[in-house]
Amino acid sequence: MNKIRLPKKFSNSHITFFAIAVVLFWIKTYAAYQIEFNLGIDNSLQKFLLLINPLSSALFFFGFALLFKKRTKLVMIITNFILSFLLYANIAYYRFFNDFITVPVLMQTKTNAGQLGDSALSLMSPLDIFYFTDMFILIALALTVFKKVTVTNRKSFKIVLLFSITTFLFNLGLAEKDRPQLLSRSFDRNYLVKYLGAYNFTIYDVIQNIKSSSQRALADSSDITDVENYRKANYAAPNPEYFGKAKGMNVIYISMESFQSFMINYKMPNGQEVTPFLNSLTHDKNTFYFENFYHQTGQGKTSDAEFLMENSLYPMAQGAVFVNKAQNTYQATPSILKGYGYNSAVFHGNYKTFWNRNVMYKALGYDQFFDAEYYSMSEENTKNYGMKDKPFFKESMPLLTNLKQPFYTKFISLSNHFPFEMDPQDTDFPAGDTGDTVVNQYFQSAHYMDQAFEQFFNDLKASGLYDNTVIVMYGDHYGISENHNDAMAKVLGVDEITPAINANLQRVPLFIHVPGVKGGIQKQYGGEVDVRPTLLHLLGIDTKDYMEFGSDLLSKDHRNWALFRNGDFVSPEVIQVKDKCYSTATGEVTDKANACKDISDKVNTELQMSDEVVYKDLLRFYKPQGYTPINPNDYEYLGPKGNKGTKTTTGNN
Ligand code: GP9
Ligand code: MN
Repeated sequence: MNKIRLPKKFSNSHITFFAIAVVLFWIKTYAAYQIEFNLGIDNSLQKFLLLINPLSSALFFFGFALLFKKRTKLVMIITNFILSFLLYANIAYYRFFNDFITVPVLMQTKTNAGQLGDSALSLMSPLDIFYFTDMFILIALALTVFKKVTVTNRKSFKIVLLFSITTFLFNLGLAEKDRPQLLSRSFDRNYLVKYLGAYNFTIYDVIQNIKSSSQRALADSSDITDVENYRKANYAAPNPEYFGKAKGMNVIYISMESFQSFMINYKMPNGQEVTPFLNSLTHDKNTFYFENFYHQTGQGKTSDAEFLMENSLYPMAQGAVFVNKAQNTYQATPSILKGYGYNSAVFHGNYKTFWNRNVMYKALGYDQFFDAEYYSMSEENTKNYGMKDKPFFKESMPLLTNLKQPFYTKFISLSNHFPFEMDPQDTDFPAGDTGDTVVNQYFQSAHYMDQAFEQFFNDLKASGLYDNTVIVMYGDHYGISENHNDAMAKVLGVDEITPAINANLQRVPLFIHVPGVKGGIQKQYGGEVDVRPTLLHLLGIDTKDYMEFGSDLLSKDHRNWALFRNGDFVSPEVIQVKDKCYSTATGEVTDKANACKDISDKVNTELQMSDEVVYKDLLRFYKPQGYTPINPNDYEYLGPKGNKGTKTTTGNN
C-alpha cells in the first residue's frame, strides 16, 4: 500500500478522499442493488433512478464529515461502516424475507434475539466481505497516501451539501413523476428502495414510525364511525345451511408452517405424493378444502397469519403487529368465545417470547400458552426454531386431553421452516432435483409435516376428540420466496414465473373439518382475514357487531377476491400485481383494466380502514353488543411449574 503515490495536488485534499469514498460507495451500493435485490425495474427512468439514488445518499452522508475540522477521514470511515452495515443487514434480511428491514423489524430482532440460529447463518456467505471492501480501501488510503492530509475547507462542505440536496430533489422529482404519491402510498417497500434507495428508505421509515406512535395519541372515539359504517356495508350474512352447525364443539387450529398450495397433490418424479395425508383431506366427506385461498401476511410472517385468523384485521404494512401493537385493545376469537364458555390455549414448540407471543396472547385473551418449556426440547426432538412436528404433536396430546371442554386451541407447527433442512434420521423421502437446495429440501420437510399431521389426527380419533372438534388447518405464508423462481419454474413445469403465476403461488391451503357437515372442494376466492367470520358462523355466533374485515367464505354474499398486504389482489377474473392488470385465466396483461380498478378501489379502502383500527388502536373506543372486554393483565403464562392459566375469570356466559 505504501507504494501507491498520488500526485501531490490530489492527495493534499479532503475533497479527493471524499470523492473516492463517494464513488466507491456508489459503485458498491449499485452492485448490491443489481446482485441482491429484485426491485422490478421496468423502464429506463427507473434504471436511471436506481443508478443515481446511491449518489445522493453518499454525497449527503459523507458530506457531513467535512464539517469536522480534525478527524474528517475517521468520520468518513465510520460513516462508511454504519452505512455498509445497514446495507449488509438489508441484504441478509432480503435473502430470506424478500423485503427490507424496518424500525419495527429491528425491534423484533431484539425480541427474537439469539433464536435465529441456523436461518441467519445460512443467509450469509464469506464472499459478502465484498460489501465492506470500500471501507477497507478507505482505511488503507487514510493510513498511507492521505496520512498527512490535515487541511479542511468549510466552504467545500456547503457546496457539497447543496449539491447533494439538489441531487436528492432531482431524484425525488423524477420518482414522483414515474410513481405519483410515492411517499404517501407506500404499501410496498420495494418501490421506495427502487426509487429513493436503501438508505433514504431507512430515513423515511424512521419518520413513519414516529408518525405512527403519535397517531394513537391523537385518535379519539369519533374516528371509529367511518370504520363502523364501512364494516356494516360490507358484512356478509351467514349461510343458514351452515350457521350454528358446529355449535358448542371444540376448535383446533393448525398453522401449517410455510406450506403453499402447489404442494397439494404434487408428485415427485418417482410418482410419490409429497403430502398424501393432506391430499386425502381434500376429498374427506366432512372437510371443506378451499383451493383458492391466499395468505395475506407481511413482515410478521407466522404471527401476522395468527393475527389475521383471530382478529379478521390486516397486519401492518411494516413490522409485525404482534411486536409493535401488542398494547392495543383487541376483540379476538379467544376473548369472544370466553363469553360462550370456551377455554383457550396455544401449543407451540418454541419459546414464548418469539414474536412477542407471551405479551400478545394476553391481549387476544388466551388462557394458556404451552410453549417450549412444556416440551422435551432435547437435541433429538428439536431443529431450527424448536420442536420437530412429530414429537411436538405427540407431547401435546396429554396437555390437550386435559383441557376443560369446550376448548379453542391453536397448534403452530415448525418443521417445515426455511431452510427446510432435515436430520437424516427423520426422512427417507427423496429431495427435489431442481438445482436449488432450499427448494429440494422443501419436499422432504413438507412430507415430514404431513406425516406429523396424520399422526395427530390418529391420536385425536383415538382420544374421542375428533368427532366433536372443528379442525381448521391453514398454510401461514409462503415458504419459497421469489429468490427461488428458477427452481420453482422447474417444479411447476413453466418457462418462467410470471407476475400472475407468482401471485397464485401465494395460495396456501385451508381445510375446515366440521363433524357431521358435508364438506367438499371450494372454489371461492378468499384469504386469511375471512376465516374468523366463517368459523364463528359455524359455531352459531353472528359476527355483525364485530369490527372485522373478513367475509364468511361459506356465505352466499361472500365477496370473491383476496387482497395482499402490498395492495395487489387476486380474483376469479383478474389479478393485479404492481399496478398491472392480468387475466386470471391466461396470466397475460389484460385490457379489462376497469375490472381491476373496481376491486383495486375496494382493496385500498379496506386496507386503509383496517390500518385506521390498528394504527390508532380504535377498538379501545368500541364494544360489540354482548361482548365482555378482557383485561390482558388478568392473564399470566408462568410455565409448567407455576402455570395456573388465567389469573381471574373474565367470562360473561
Ligand atoms: C417461530 C415460528 C416461525 O416461533 O412461528 O416463525 P416465522 O419465521 O415463520 O414467522
Ligand atoms: Mn411461519
